[in-house]
Amino acid sequence: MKLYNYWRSQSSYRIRIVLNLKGLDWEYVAVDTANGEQHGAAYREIHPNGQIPVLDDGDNRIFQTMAITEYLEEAYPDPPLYPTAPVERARVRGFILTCTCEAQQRTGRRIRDYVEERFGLEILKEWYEYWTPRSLEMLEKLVADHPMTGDFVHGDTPGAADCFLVPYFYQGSYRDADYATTPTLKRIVDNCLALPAFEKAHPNNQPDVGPDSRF
Ligand SMILES: N[C@@H](CCC(=O)N[C@@H](CS)C(=O)NCC(=O)O)C(=O)O
Repeated sequence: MKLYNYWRSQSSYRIRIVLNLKGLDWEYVAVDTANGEQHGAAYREIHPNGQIPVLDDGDNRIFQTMAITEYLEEAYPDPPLYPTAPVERARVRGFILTCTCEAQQRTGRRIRDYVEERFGLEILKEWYEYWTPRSLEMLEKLVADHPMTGDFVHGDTPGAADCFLVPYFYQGSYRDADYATTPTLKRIVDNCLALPAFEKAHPNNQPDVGPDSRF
């Protein structure tokens, strides 16, 4: 199994955690998205939209982190990362979609590149500082006081939703996001970071880690 990814990318980090929680063997293929490798012809052969991560499992090529996560869950069910009851599965999917379709897309690489190129770095920072606390608060509301929240986003074992939360937190932490208003998320992230599967997937522990001065 091969994962095309980049050390600092939050989407890549999600799938590294999933692979590690499932105890799968996989090969790291670095794609330098800070320097535009995703836009080159060679990578466009792998993913026509030039995004990471992409998972190759034998002859199967899969993209979009929610689809990759659900593929891995179905193809390698043990240990499960989703609950079994339909309503609980829906809750986990709702949380994941809030991370991928709402929070991340407000400040993702492509959006940041466009805002910086069009309006400059100061406006980009303002953009980021406007959206990030709102995204964090939106996620906090999904877990604070919810009866199904436990040591992790859903219950007391780490699961798919945690694989999406931890990387969202990470991308905020290196840009000084303030976590004071998100105590439940902070508690869950701390629980996750104490586990080897999360630690091994951390950006700082990847083979291509290096200087990346892009905002
Ligand atoms: N919705 C996609 C988002 C993927 C995504 O935004 N990936 C970023 C890295 S975190 C990327 O490819 N950035 C390079 C670019 O957009 O040019 C998913 O969940 O897989």
